[in-house]
Formats: sequence, structure tokens, C-alpha cells
Amino acid sequence: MQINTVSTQAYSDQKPGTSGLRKKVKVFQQAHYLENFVQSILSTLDQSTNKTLVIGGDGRYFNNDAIQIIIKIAAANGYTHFIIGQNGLLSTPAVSHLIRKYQAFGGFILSASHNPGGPDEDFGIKFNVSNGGPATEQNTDAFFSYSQTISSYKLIDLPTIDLNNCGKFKESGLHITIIDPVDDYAELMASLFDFDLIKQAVKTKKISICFDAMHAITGPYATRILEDILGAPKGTVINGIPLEDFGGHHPDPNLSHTKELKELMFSSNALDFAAASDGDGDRNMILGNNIFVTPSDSIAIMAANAQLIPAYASGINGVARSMPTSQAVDRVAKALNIPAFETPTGWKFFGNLLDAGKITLCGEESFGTSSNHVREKDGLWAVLFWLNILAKREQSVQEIVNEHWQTYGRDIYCRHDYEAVDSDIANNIMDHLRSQLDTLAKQSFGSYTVQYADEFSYHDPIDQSISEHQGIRIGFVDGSRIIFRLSGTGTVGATLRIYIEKYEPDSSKQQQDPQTALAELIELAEQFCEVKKRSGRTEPSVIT
Ligand code: G16
Repeated sequence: MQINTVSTQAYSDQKPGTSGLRKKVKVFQQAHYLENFVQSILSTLDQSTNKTLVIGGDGRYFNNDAIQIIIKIAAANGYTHFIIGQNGLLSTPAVSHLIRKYQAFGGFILSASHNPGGPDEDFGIKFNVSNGGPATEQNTDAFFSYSQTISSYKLIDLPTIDLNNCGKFKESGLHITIIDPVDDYAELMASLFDFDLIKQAVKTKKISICFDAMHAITGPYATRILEDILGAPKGTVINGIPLEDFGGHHPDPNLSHTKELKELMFSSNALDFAAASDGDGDRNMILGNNIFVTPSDSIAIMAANAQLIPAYASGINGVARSMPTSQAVDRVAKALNIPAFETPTGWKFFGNLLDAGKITLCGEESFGTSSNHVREKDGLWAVLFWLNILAKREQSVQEIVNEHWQTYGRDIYCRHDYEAVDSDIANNIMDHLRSQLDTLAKQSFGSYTVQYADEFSYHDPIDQSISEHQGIRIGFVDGSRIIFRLSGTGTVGATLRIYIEKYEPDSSKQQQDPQTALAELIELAEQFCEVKKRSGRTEPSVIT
């Protein structure tokens, strides 16, 4: 095998964000851009004796070009065994599972998640390590530092690898396995949930389902599991064919981007259960007949009902949520007498807790939930978890949510996103907020008195690492919170996220619309950050 050394120049913008490196496709298509980043990853990680890598992506534009490049560079760096999804496709949770199951060194995931795809849209790349989870912040900092001084990368000459047919073959001394993207994942799901019970509920029409795959990666997974294995009628999965540009849509499962599903589920023809997933299959949105379940409530309800699910029947060790996620799951943990951890935004922060057995379930407000079965969030797993609860409890989503609120109280919650704000303006907003932190405590604003105001930093209890500047928190005496963060996943300007929550224990007041119930806090958020005044926007780009 002839290894070539190619001269290159560093790009200054290769700092990974919340979840890998995400940029416009055209940025990735610049000469040596992807190559530099892949070499930076491989040079930075310990040179292991394990030479197996998993590779796959969500099928967006540039997916398969990137796979061919990665194989050539990884082979030149000594990797000899490659497990690749057929047609280059693998969902993010499936990659996590495959790394663990086949004990690979790690895996490359090609995706910009919920961001749009196509020649003029977004692409992304992320490396997951041997526990199946995203590279840690220490790893990603090291990737970036290497990328800043890189002067060459290694590459072998290789014919284009055929990704279309499943099977094992040898090419230029490399062992290539092209696998069915769904098989191993479907088997894992069957081992966790009571498929017979769900099948029965579907067959007897106790649960009617619609799943929107948003023309992204979960199409084949959901079709196989929901329709072929669990027997839901053909057509249960909509937008089920993965497309390079997701059909021109934004594969982000929230109420703004799933209009078809929203219209159906808030109509008189609503089904019992509906869900959607994102570009790479790690996010989920849960809907019932005329109800949207917030992701923060969803993880709390899962924790409260975990004992109904075969895989978690003997109990859960603990739970974790990202800091901006509502405190609903903490209340369940308290009742179960198990620990609840608060981590920064980003799935990578759950990995150590999962590996150490401190937690079994974890979730984020950004439509992510999962458990210790993989080291990523898992969209279809969440859907199956809900279906298993519905089949077992024989109640509607609405009844389950209402009972949960009556038992634990409701954490009324919303998130306002201001997307594509000029970066300087966004940074000034954050500085303006920081400048108020020392003086806010004990001040009263209308019905609210500030208890604390700070910038969240996380001390990892397992590896003792410290992650600072993870969002600005303003907490009030009654437990309400307003949180401000700049997103780490956008590719245009900056996205300011404002998270607002308020606890409502009184069941006679729990049915309010969040925008109404939170109106005073929403006003206060503007008073603190002045995003409208400073950016000229009149309303958020997205409300979830
Ligand atoms: C990624 C991370 C999540 C994070 C989300 C939003 O999700 O894996 O942990 O909550 O981004 O991050 P931000 O608020 O910084 O945009 P995904 O689905 O985009 O990979």
C-alpha cells in the first residue's frame, strides 16, 4: 500500500461545536478542508492497536464523497478494518451501537443533524470514541489545536469503494464490511422493549401511529421496526425515503418544522400517537391526540414509568439532564430516591456518567432522550419507549401527561430561538448579561425575586474535568429560571437561545398555554438581554 504525504495549510475555523464540526457544504468542499480535519482527529487520538472504524452518515449531500475520503486517510493512518453502512447510511444511535457491539476503535458520523442539507446547505462530521459516545471536550479541543498547525496529511490511492451491496470484501489489503444499517439496531430495540405487547396493541388498533421521518435517516429504521416488525399499517411512516436535501425541508422535529404532523394531531382526525425524528435519527418529538409533549416532560415521564419497560424493570440508577432542560425529571428522581445530575448542553457530557453506571436515563430539552443502551441520544428508542408505556398503561398520551403533572407538578417550559443573529451583536448580548450577574441577586422584578444569577460551569464528577461558560442562569426564589446560551450547532451568524420555565404545582392551573403562563418571565428575559432592541428582531425565529 503506497502512503502519500500531501502538503496542506491550516484552516482557522475547524473548532468543533456542541456536536462535531458543522459548516456549509461549500466550506467542506474547499481543497484539503475535510482531509485536514480527519487527519487532525486521527493524529490526536491515542494510536491504538484497535484498527477498526465504523463509518456512516445521514445521507445528506456530500455524505458518500466524505466516506471515500475518510477511508483513504484512515487507511494511510494504519486502520485496516472498516464497517460501513450500506449506501453510506447509518443513524447516529446505530453508529454508537455498532462501535460498542463490534468493539471498534471509534466511528465517523457524517451529519449536520437537524440542519438542512443540499449543495448550498450544511454538512458535518463527528468522531465517536470506543464507548460509542461523542469525543469528549478535551478530545475536540485537541482536534482543533492540531488543525491549527497541520501542514500535511496522509492518504492512500484507492479505487472508489462500492457501498451499495452488503457483504465483506478485501480491497488493497483493507477489510471492508458493508452492513445493513438497520439489522443490528432493530435487534437491540427488540431486546429492550416488549415488542409482543406493542404488536398486540397495534394489531387490535388500541394505538394508531404516524411517524414522520422527514426524508432523513430514520425512514428505513422506522419502516422496518414500526411497519414490518410491529405490524403498523403501511403508510404509518411518512416522508420515509432519505433524500440528499431532505426534500428541501429542515429535518428538525419540532412543531415549526413538522406542519403535516401538527395539523393531523391537532385535528378531529388525530391519531393516538405521532412522532418525528431528525436528520441523523438521534432526536425525537412526541405528540398525542391534541397534545405536544415537551422533551423535558418526556424524559421525566420516561423516568417515572421506566419500570414498565423490560430493560429497565429492575429500576434505574440515576438520571441526568442538560442544564437548560426543565427540572421536571429532578422531581421524579427525588421521588425515586435516585441521583439527578445537571450537565452542560451536549450529549458528550453524559458519557462519563453512563460509563460509570451513575445514570440509566438522560435527556435534553433539544428533543434528545436516551439510556445506557448506547452513548448517543436515540430518536426511535424514545418512540418505542413511549409506545411500550402506552401499550402497558392502556391510557392516552394526554391522560399519562396529566396524571404526571398532578403527581409531580408541571414545569411549564418554552424555548425562544433567535437564529442567524449577527455574531458581534450576539456576543454583545452575552457580555451585557454577564455585566449584570453580580448585582441581580435579591432584586425583585414584578412577581419574581432573583435568587441567583451566574454563568454555569460543570465539574465532571467522574474525570474531574471542568467546563466553563456553559450558559447564563437567572434563578428565582420560586424555582423559576431564565437561561441564555449561544447555540453551538448553527452555521450562520449566532443563534441565541432563551429557555424559560416556571413550576406549577396547582393542578387547576396546569392546563395553561406556556406562552401565556410564562408571559411575565418572557418580558423579563427581554429586559435582561435586550435581544429585540439590539438585533431589531420583533419575535423569535422558532418557539419550542
Ligand atoms: C446537538 C447535541 C445536543 C445539543 C444540541 C443543541 O444535538 O448533541 O446535545 O443539545 O445539539 O445544541 P445547541 O443548543 O448548542 O445548538 P444534534 O441533534 O444537533 O446533534
